[in-house]
Order: sequence, then structure tokens, then C-alpha cells
Amino acid sequence: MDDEQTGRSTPARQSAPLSRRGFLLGTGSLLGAAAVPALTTAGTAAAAAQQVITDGARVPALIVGSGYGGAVAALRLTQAGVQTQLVEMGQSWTTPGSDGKIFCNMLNPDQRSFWFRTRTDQPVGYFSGIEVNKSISSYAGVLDSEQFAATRIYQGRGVGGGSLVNGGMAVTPKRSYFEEILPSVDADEMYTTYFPRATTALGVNTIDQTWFESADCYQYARVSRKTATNAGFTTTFVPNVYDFTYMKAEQASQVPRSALASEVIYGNNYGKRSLDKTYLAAAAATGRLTISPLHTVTSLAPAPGGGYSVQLTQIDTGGAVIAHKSVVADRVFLAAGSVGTSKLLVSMKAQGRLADLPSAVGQGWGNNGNVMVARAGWDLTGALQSGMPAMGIDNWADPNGPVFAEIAPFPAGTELWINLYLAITKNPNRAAFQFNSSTGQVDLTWQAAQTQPSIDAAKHMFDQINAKAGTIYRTDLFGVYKTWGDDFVYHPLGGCVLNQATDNYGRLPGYAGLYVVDGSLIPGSTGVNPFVTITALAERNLAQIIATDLA
Ligand code: FAE
Repeated sequence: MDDEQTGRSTPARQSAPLSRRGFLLGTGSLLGAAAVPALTTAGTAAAAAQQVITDGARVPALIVGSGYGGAVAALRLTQAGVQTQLVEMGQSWTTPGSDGKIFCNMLNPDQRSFWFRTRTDQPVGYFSGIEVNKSISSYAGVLDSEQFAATRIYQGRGVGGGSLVNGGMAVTPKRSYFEEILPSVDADEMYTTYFPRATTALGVNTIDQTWFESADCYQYARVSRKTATNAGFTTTFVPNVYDFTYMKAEQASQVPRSALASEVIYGNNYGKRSLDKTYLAAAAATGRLTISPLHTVTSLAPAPGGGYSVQLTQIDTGGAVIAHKSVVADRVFLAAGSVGTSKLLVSMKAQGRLADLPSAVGQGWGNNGNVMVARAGWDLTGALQSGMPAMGIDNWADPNGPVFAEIAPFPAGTELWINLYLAITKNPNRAAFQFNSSTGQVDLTWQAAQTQPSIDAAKHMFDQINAKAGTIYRTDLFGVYKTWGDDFVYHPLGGCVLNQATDNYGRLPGYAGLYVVDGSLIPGSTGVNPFVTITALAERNLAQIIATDLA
């Protein structure tokens, strides 16, 4: 895809100097920040996307990106009385396709699946050693597979960011590990206030364990639990934002199926409490939020009269450029994700637009120790599999290699005897985003060999499970005779680490009113699936920013 299609071209527009206006329009208070949003319908968030940002606008607050960090910022700023503009490079997923569905499923991916690709790029891209990707039309699809030198990074694209495509696993990290990775953050405050606030607002729920024991759709999880337990490992139920009551009704054939119809990484048509239905809907309901989908921020720099001059490119769903826009924002909240925020800041620093950013910007990136693996089992795993994982193997305490392995589905619609896992390991390796002046792009220094500690830890655990069960690894799913899914990432973290690249609340030093609020704040690892950590940290930082900077 060329520059025009990516919307990454940088328009050179002169923004008029504008006077600083009052940032707070209402009575912002911590009381507002403590309020928990009700679960409302997606319609409200969609309504906020009806009026897009105009060229030349001067706005009090601009949020870049609508994933977890962006959604928290949107809710807490609007509740504090701030008129807020949110811009998102992906589309607002509200219009059904010709099949009547908004999203396609994993068995029949079409143009809706991938962000401007002509061929799908599935994480499990092979079967029996044969490549199983298929041709699709280039379109503003919901899942991006962004290729760097030695890894590709999956990210959600659309209003709701990663919440549209992820497995919904809503895991609060172990406190001891949280204290290890973010020692500057008051853990008491996090575990008594901000983690509970985040999980409530996200709509996290837990599975009915009695139902789990008999549900056909979790046969695969029970089988993996049995082999893990037999080898001496502990399993644990994992909360999720997918509505388990709805899933029960799916299993009973009372409602249209989504998690039970192979829908996950290209979106869920029903059942999932993605951010457009929770945080963003509640923010939109304040009447103070405008969402501009298909708007990519390409550049930002201090504006002559104060605030920040921000350049945007608006595209249509086919990738054609509709407009280049230039706006001025009093405050900018960067929520473009670990990759998006890091790339933007690294290139702005290198190009002299934010020249005084600290050298820690772009550093400290990690893949949360991600590595995938599959075993060929003896037990039936089920033709019907819920796309939403509900269980993990918790071997984090093992000094020989901490692993928290999500028991993942393989929802092929037919019995395959496959036991699939996403292992989250404690990989100490980190990489950096670097501006490449010859290409004008930002590279990631991650090398293939840096994944080895993750493989070693996972192998240590799964070798024992295989030995006890008399089973073997599948070598046909991630390439031709390739055991480990080690060249892609679901959990990019870091690049703008809290208390290193920013202050202890996400403020960028030297640039008043410029904040980072997303997964780039987390130093490369959180030991579990990361969105609860990202959300809770954003809650904490926004509470502080609203109380001090906006008072
Ligand atoms: P994110 O959600 O990625 O949002 C960033 C947003 O910014 C995106 O919507 C981008 O399109 C947008 N954007 C980027 N650049 C620009 C720009 N220049 N201009 C305008 N907009 C821009 O960031 N995590 C879990 O905890 N549990 C799971 O079960 C889980 N499963 C996953 C499964 C898959 C397939 C994937 C891909 C991820 C999964 N994750 C899971 C990871 C999780 O979704 C991810 O950590 C969060 O979404 C990251 O949140 P951020 O707010 O940092």
C-alpha cells in the first residue's frame, strides 16, 4: 500500500496562531472521575462519530487513538466537562456488509478482516504445513498485521482499537509482578481503586464454573486443563469482557452465535463488551465527545500561540485520501497504542518537531513474552469451540521460566485434536523504535533471537505436559515444520515507558499539555494479558491529570 492509502503522508499546512481558551468547560472534579460508566449501546458511540473534526479547528483536548488508553481519557475528560475530540485511523464499525453482519468470521475472512492487505496474514497461517491465507480486497479492515524487521505486530483498527479484535481476557496482574515492573506506581492505590474501577467499567465478568464443566464449547479447555494438571501444573479461570450469559444462550441455540461462530480476531458481531459499548459509549453520552474515524495523525508540534498543531489525513474505507486537515489542540493525549504512539513520537523527535523529547522515548519495547505453540492431543477437543478463552495455565512462580499460558481455542468448526496456547513469559529482552532517515519510516530493533527466552520457558513447561500425556508438538501450524509461533505479537508494550520517557503520570517532559495514556507506558511486560493493566493505569493517570493540570 502506498503513502496515500496509508494516510501517512505529511501535509505541510500552516496553522493559524490561536489564543489559549479555557480548557475546562464544566465543573471537572475527581467525583466525576470516580463515576463508573453504565453499559450502554454502541449507538451512542456511533452517534459521536457523526460529526468529524474540521480543518482549522481549535480544540481543548484531542485524543489520538480509541483503544483502552484513549477510551479512558475520553470518558474521564468528558465527565470533567471538557469538550473532547477523538481521532481514530480505523473506521467506526457500525455498518453491516452484504451478509448483514458488521464483522466477518475467522473461517471466511473477507476485506473486513485486514487493514489494507490483499492477502490475509493469519497468526496461525498454515495447516498440515500448507499456507492457508487467502486473497482479499484492500480495505480498511479491523485487524492490522504490521511488519517490522523480525516480528509482526497485530493491532486493532477501528473505534475501540484492540478491544474489537482481542480475546477479551481481562486479567489483573499479580501484585508482586506489577510492583516489579512499575515500582514508581503506588500499588495499594492501584489494587484498591484503579484495577476495580477499570474492571467494572470494562464490564468484566466471570464464567459460571458449573456450566463450564459441561459446555461443549469448552471441551478444548477442559482437555488442556487435564493434561496440565496431570503434569503437576495449576490452571486458573480467567475473567473476560465477553458476556458469558450471552454465550450460554449461544450454546443453547437461543441467540445468534458469535463467540461460538468462530468470531474473534476479525471482530465479534454479538456478545463482546468492546470499548465502543462501554467507555466510549459512556463518554459519548455526556454530549462532549466527537469521534473522527478514518483520521490518521501524521504529525504534531508545538503551535506558535500555545497548544499543539496536529496534522491529520482523512481517508475513505478504500484508502483514498479525502482530506488533509490541520488543527490546534490545547492538550493532546496520545493513545495510538505502543506502536502508534512510539512511532509518532520517535519520528517527531527525529524530524525536530518535538526535538526536546527525552532519549528514553522509543526505548523499552517488549512483546510481553508472547509465543504460541500447539500440541497434538489424544482427546477430542470439540468441533464447537468458544473463541473466548476462559482458562490459563499459571506457572509464573517457576524460577526455571515463568509462564502464564492462555488455553486458546482453535475454532475450525471440526474436530482436529489440537491444543493451542498463547504463552506469556518473562522475557527480559527489550527493543527500540528508531527513525530511519533513508526511508522516513520508524523501525523496530527487535531481533528473532530475542524471542528465545520465551521459547525456552514455554518449552520447559510444555515438554513436561507432553511427556506426561504421551503427546507431541504440532509442527505444521506456524510454518513448514515450525513448532513455535515466535514471529508475531499480540501484546506490544512499551516504547514510552512511565517514569522514564514520561513523568510518573504520562506527561512528556518539556511539553506541557502533551500526554501518553496507552500501552506504550508499560515497560514491555505485564505477565498476563495486558488490557486491564493499560486501562487501570490510564484511570490512575487521568485522575491525577484532571485533578492537577486541569483544576
Ligand atoms: P490500542 O487498543 O491498540 O489502540 C490504539 C488505537 O490507535 C487503534 O485503534 C489504532 O487504530 C489507533 N491509531 C494508531 N495510530 C494512530 C494515528 N497515527 N492516528 C490515529 N489513530 C491511530 O492501544 N489483551 C488482553 O488483555 N486480553 C486479550 O484477550 C487480548 N487478546 C488479543 C488478541 C489479539 C488478536 C490482539 C491483536 C490483541 C490482544 N490483546 C489482548 C492485546 C490488547 O488488545 C492490547 O494490549 C490493547 O488493545 C492495547 O491498548 P492501547 O490503548 O495501548
